[in-house]
Amino acid sequence: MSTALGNHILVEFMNCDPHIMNDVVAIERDMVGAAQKAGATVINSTFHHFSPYGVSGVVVIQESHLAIHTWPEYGYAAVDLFTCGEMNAWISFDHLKECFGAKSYSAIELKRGSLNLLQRNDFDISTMRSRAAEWRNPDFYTRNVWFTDKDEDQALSLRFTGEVFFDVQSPFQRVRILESNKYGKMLALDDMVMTTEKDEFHYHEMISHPALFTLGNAKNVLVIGGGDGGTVREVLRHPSVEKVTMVEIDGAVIDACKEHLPAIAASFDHPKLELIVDDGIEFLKNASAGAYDLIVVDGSDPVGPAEGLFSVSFYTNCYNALKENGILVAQGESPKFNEKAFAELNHTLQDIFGKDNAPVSLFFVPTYPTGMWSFQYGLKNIAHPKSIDKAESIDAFVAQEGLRYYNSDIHTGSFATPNFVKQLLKK
Ligand code: SPD
Repeated sequence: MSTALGNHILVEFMNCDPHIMNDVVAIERDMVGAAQKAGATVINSTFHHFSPYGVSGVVVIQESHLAIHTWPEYGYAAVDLFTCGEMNAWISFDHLKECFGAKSYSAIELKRGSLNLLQRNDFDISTMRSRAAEWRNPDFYTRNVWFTDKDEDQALSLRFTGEVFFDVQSPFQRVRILESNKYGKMLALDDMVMTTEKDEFHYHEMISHPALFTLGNAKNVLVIGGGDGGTVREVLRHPSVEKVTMVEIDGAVIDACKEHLPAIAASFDHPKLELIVDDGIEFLKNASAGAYDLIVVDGSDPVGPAEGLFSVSFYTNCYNALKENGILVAQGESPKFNEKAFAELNHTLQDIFGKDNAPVSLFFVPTYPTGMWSFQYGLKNIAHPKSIDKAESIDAFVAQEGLRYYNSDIHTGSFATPNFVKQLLKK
């Protein structure tokens, strides 16, 4: 007969795979798997990814709990396996050792709640309210896994189900489709949220319609990036548009979205679309002068493959590839999350298009860090978008197309900038 209530194994896993040590999805799966393999009943799991790296989490089991904290930079995981009853926690230990690729390890096993030291009292559970009886044998399992898009100082976390529909390391980035609880499926590139099923329309309506209404009769449109397909879907709503050329560097993004985000990737078969999987920066170096009415740069953040989308040479090539009266719209980052990239991009556009020809449109995306995001414009011999007088036709279009963010008020209002933004944009 056991002489203690619980058994506690304190484990040091060392020389583990650092990528696994930083992968909240894999660690949650492995910790839950470790509990289940040892015959435990899993009740709840809570796992967080921390900035700049590291994962912490707990799996609550009917037999007590399994907990972990990792230091990827040391390939190290500190793990607690606390169990009561007949469960053999060494089975969990073996499972985790294998999953983490731990090349070395140590463990201390402690008896907890020594019966030699404890005295049983007459606490009687039958005197508790009847719901307590239900709670004694929970047959449900809830998960609490968080995806975090962050820099060193700020973060946005979305709870997701723990399910991963697509996870491919392409030559450019890690492409994932995960299922968030609040916003449906989401596309993540490396550890950054790109778009989600439930709020994608904020971004895709705002990157396309204000510029297209300003131009009025755009025929030839170039989209750089935009691999999820949302931007071309919106551009193609405009009957004046005769041709859209989309150049996306990463075919894995297109594949992922076609399969798992079909409502966003809805227009890849459209007859007016030419889809090119190639480097947009190179494409623009060779583009014909004066070819496009509108160039849309739907790139990701200025790290990894999108870094070159924030350079002077790239926007100079965009300027040259625009018609005499053309518009450039670029994903402009956030004045609150990454002020530097936001301001620098605008200064570049002011230099190329002229001081008064680089307006900024602000809009709100709940799933991007800080929520406040921007599109930045380069106007080539075009009047400021807020000066157009097309409210009636905009609102008729909005009603006909069932748009959910853009309307004539937003068209004008999104170009209003708070004072701190004006300050950032000053050169
Ligand atoms: N941090 C998010 C930056 C936005 C990047 N583009 C999103 C792609 C949507 N088509």
